[in-house]
Amino acid sequence: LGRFDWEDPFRLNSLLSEDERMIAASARAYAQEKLAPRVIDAFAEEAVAPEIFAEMGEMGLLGITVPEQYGGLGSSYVSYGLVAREIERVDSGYRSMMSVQSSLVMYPIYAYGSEAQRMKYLPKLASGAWIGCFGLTEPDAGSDPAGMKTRAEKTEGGYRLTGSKMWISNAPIADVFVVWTKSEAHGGKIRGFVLEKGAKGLSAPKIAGKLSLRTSVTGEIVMDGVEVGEDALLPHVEGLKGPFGCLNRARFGIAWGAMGAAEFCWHAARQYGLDRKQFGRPIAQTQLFQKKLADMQTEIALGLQAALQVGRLIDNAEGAPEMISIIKRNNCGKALDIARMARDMHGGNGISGEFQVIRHMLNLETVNTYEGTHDVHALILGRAQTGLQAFF
Ligand code: TGC
Ligand code: FAD
Repeated sequence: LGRFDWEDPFRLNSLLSEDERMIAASARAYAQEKLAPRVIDAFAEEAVAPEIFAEMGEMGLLGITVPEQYGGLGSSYVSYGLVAREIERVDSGYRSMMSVQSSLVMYPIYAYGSEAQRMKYLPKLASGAWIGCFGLTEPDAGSDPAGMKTRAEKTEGGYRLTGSKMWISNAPIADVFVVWTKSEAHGGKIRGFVLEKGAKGLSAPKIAGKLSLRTSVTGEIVMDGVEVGEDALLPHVEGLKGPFGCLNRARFGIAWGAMGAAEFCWHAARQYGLDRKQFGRPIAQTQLFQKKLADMQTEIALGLQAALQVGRLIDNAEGAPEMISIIKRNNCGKALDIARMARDMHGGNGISGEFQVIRHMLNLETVNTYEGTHDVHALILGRAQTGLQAFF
């Protein structure tokens, strides 16, 4: 019979390649040395730290699946997932900064862009010199992005974009804006455009007062007749499959990231239970406490194995969006339950920023909602097994 490692029950580590282990270790070192020491103050003060992009770029953590000739690492989706797990072990907001840049800005420019667009944007986004954002959601079109109102009209030599996007990660500090609009010149189909900071009519006001994801700045994107040339259009995709192609990748990373946040909460609850004594013994020596630890360990072990299997299938070009819906939905939901449980297990200390579990809990409320809510992914999965769509 084999040895049991409580922290890695199914020996996930043994299923990784040497390269994957190295990438995870360097992401972990960066996250623990550079992000962990500042996260408590950054969350409390809702402080934006744009320099984090350059730090991540220097560590090679941005766009790691993008080929090396464009500044990426040409690495696997499993590696991308491992990085997301390590960053989100510290904070979901920092993982958001990384995953928007990698999956929602670099990926569409790489997959749908012209060679000139790739050369112009990807190296600067990979180094973190430029910050990107992704505008799909609108005030009246969240779960149903097909209902977007933003329009591109044809002009001589280009397009004029009008509309507004809502809840956009990184927007107030972004240099590069990937936005999705309906385009009159393309039969009203959804098309992607790359806009640059400073364009006339383009602004990105910050959304203030968030009580979740406070280390990641969120804004609107207001396009008041923004004029762009033909070269701003992403030429190689049209329809909702454009933004969804990016979301598949980002959702996959979130499934890993949420497990990182959950692992932090589980380990913190375990340690707290060992240290804290009530009724003359450690609270970890009670049946109820141990049951909660067992539930956390079980859900995390299963969630990580599922994420690894989906990653292997994606890397083998066999991944399907519904697989990603299963892990995005389940891992986020389970991570949120675990964070809430860990908060409870810390008693009164659980509400203090210093113990960090309530921050993860608050963050995971967003993570459970963005990139397709828990219930929207249920409807995607319901449709896939019944053939009946229940969205409307
Ligand atoms: P539906 O009829 O299902 O599909 C329309 C077209 O899109 C294609 N498609 C996909 N393609 C690739 N991957 C996928 N996952 C795809 N899902 C759909 C589909 O094949 C079809 O193509 P075509 O060529 O036939 O036209 O569209 P629907 O309007 O019925 O969609 C319903 C629904 C609910 C599935 C979808 O709209 C949805 O997923 N809603 C959730 C919206 C969402 O996830 N928004 C995310 C915004 S970005 C964000 O939150 C970033 S936060 C990041 C951070 O800070 O970390
Ligand atoms: P709604 O769609 O209005 O949903 C409200 C509730 O209704 C949910 O519980 C939902 O599950 C439920 N619901 C909706 N439709 C149905 C249905 N048919 N059947 C049953 N229940 C239903 N978007 C971007 O484009 N780019 C970003 O970078 C980005 N970053 C974000 C950062 C943060 C901090 C947040 C909070 C959001 C971000 N989003 C971003 C937006 C995010 O993707 C949306 O909030 C999400 O898709 C849900 O849309 P909504 O908020 O309009 O909610």
